[in-house]
Amino acid sequence: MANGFPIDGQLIERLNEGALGALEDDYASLGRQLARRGIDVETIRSRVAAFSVAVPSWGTGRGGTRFARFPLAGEPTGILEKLEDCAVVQQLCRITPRVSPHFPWDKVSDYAGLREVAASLGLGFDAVNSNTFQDQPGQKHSYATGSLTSTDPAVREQAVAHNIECIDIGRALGVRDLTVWIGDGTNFPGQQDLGRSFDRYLDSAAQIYAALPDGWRMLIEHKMFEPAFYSTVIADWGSSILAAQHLGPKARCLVDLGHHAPNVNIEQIVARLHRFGKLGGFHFNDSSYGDDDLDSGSVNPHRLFLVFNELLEAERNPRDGFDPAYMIDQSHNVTDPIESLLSSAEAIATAFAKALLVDRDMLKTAQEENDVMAAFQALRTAYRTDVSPILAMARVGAGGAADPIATYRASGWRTAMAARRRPAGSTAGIV
Ligand code: PSV
Ligand code: MN
Repeated sequence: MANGFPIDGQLIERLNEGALGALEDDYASLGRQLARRGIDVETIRSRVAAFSVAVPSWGTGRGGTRFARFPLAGEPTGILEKLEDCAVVQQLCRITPRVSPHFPWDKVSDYAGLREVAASLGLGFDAVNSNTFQDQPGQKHSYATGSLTSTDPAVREQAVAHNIECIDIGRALGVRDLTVWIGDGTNFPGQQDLGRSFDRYLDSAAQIYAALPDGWRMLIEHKMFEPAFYSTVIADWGSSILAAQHLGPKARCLVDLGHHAPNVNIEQIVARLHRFGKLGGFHFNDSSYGDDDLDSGSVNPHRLFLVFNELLEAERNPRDGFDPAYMIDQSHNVTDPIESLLSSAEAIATAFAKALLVDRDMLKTAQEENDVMAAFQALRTAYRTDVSPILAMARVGAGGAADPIATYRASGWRTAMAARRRPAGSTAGIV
């Protein structure tokens, strides 16, 4: 282990040496191209080097659908092994220094100890995610017909207590955000009173909110459907912002890119939430149909770019502040999760870097003058620029790999883990 990271540092150095000549050439050429547009490549590189996105602990295992899960030999079976895989991702790409844990999936008896293990692997923690969308063995009350919005006060009490426990765990892990997604809703018209369900949500959420320490945020994650297919209590950004405004300044909205109706303009939602000081964070992923949980930027990298374009607008006009939590939330059903996380982190940073290249003065002028094509070209010119040499130089400069996926494959990590780790089960996974 070099620097506490799992992969042999000399392998990374050796492979980087082989790639450096071509990389420096491409970087110099891109630098000249950008200089002609009045952009300093080094400034962009330092912004990219300072960028980070959290990886989900649950994303290190093979995901699944409601139909099946196909386990991968050597995938992690517990939080310690998940952290090892997250450390591999961070070692190679250097923009994923934090892990977002999910409870009770990642439950241990000693959280101070867990934080130390993570630190020894070069990792910290990000937002804690609560789970009242499943029943756990030995749980007193079932969430079958709801959790924070249940008609049964004892169920609501249990769900609130779990969220407060997550806050306590988060404190021990050095975290400052609690992400709350509930699956509560109905499958039949008439099954529940749509108004009173929301009232019960607000009441339960207020109890969680009251337990937030200073400096903490409660990130409310909405999702249009699934597991409730007729009505979902927190179905959209409207319900989310209403709840966040009702609760107070520590409550913010979290946008999971897969949680909207097809063709919804997500970048506009980003702008709206920021306008009212309620933009809390993101779960990045991609989709064709709904909550597909595909790899970030794999289907529609342009949408990711447009989201980052709004984020950079928000950063330039912070109003009451700009500090969204960036996380990945995907289900890796057919790939090695480490490779998917590497590819996704790269896609997210690429969207960020391209958005940095937008000529904002040209864009503003074109918008003011209603010069539609000039405004569009301000975005298009940035989007079609190949920023990969900037990302690679930032990565290598931070000690990462010039080509993360090739280096990962050369390391033989998964084969070694297949020999060392116990096999994971094949029960149907989370979507
Ligand atoms: C729900 O679909 C979700 O996006 C929430 O973030 C959950 O915590 C996560 O997925 C579970 O995989
Ligand atoms: Mn999510």
